[in-house]
Amino acid sequence: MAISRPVRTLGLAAVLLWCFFIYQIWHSGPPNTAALDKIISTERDPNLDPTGEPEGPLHRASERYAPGAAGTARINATLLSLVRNEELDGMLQAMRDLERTWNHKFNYPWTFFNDVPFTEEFKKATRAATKADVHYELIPTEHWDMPAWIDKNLYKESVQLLLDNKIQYADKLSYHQMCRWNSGLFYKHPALANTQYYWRVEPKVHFFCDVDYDVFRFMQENNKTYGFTINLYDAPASIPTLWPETVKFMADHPEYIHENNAIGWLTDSLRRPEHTREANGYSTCHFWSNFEIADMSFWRSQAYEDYFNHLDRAGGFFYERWGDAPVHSIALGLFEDKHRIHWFRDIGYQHIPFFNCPNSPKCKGCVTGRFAEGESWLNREDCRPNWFKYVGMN
Ligand SMILES: Nc1nc2c(ncn2[C@@H]2O[C@H](COP(=O)(O)OP(=O)(O)OP(=O)(O)O)[C@@H](O)[C@H]2O)c(=O)[nH]1
Ligand SMILES: [Mg+2]
Repeated sequence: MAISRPVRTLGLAAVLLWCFFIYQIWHSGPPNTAALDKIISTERDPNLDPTGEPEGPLHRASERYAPGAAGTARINATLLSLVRNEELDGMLQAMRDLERTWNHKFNYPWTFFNDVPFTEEFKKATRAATKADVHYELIPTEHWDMPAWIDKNLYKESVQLLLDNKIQYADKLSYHQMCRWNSGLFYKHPALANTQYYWRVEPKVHFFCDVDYDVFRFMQENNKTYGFTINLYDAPASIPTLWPETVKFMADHPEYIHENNAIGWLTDSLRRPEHTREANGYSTCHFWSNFEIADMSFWRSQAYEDYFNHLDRAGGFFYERWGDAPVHSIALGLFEDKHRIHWFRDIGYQHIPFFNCPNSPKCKGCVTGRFAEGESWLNREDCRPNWFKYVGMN
């Protein structure tokens, strides 16, 4: 049977439209993703540029850094790790990396914290991994236990909501406790009463580059409060009321806001608008706190003490999954001079799945400029461009 010309044309048009429709579905991602990929592709990662040591006088290894040296050149500082006995192998691996690249030259003590006593096996093996002093500390239960004002039923219901929103570890009470302890309690441990600076180290992390100066004295002499390597976005569903609570706190305490703050970085809504919207005004950008080199005087200040107590009473360490990373970062971004926050671009570092890998002959074992390992979408989690935009490279 012959088909008339208009009907054939209509049929062809329908087939073409259908093909176009299928093409659109298969070949286009969500519009905001495409825009974001474009932003990322036009930004140059500073890790691709040659990286040397920071400028200014630096303190090098000498006999005054030998273990137990009389008249030591070391200052009041420690390598600090909260860790479980079961994580011994991962801890030894992280220790080996940090001792090889840095601490065998400076011999700063290690201080390990745990909510249960360390086993003899853990102590023996970690002691053997360094020439420096090692301390093992038990966390007081009043620093670790869920506070009395947390409503257990509300906590249970909230966990379910977090799980529905795919928030990792939401149902692990110890994870909430760990985040709270790292946010506002570790520096109150009596064992740290005479210690000012710390370098936080987690099991299984990697260090790739030789660092040939005393980083703690660098912090002290350059008037730095906080040092980071990686700067990331957070999952908004883990912290929906963190920024609203912060806004309330700021209204009560405008005197704590530093005139030279980094609020632009904290509230940016241009780069990932949906993150800022879902986190109710917070960009979710934060220093990835599994690496921190910092001065505890900041955590011990009245401003931070009041801020932590406000957050702790609000309950979000349990009803939501507030991490120590966004809590530390918001406090630093509001109450500290942004120029006292330092990007340790020369310290090659990895905590799965993110890296800081500089372009330097001192580095081995990481790919220069690689930010993430695994899925390509992980690269979108990089918030360093915003830090550089609002603050610069201190
Ligand atoms: N002693 C002790 N240490 C803990 C506990 N929970 C977490 N930690 C430590 O706290 C640090 C952070 O915990 P992780 O489980 O690594 O949390 P995370 O880095 O967000 O998660 P991952 O991506 O799985 O590494 C690590 O050094 C852990 O060893 C705990 O219940 N007891
Ligand atoms: Mg970890």
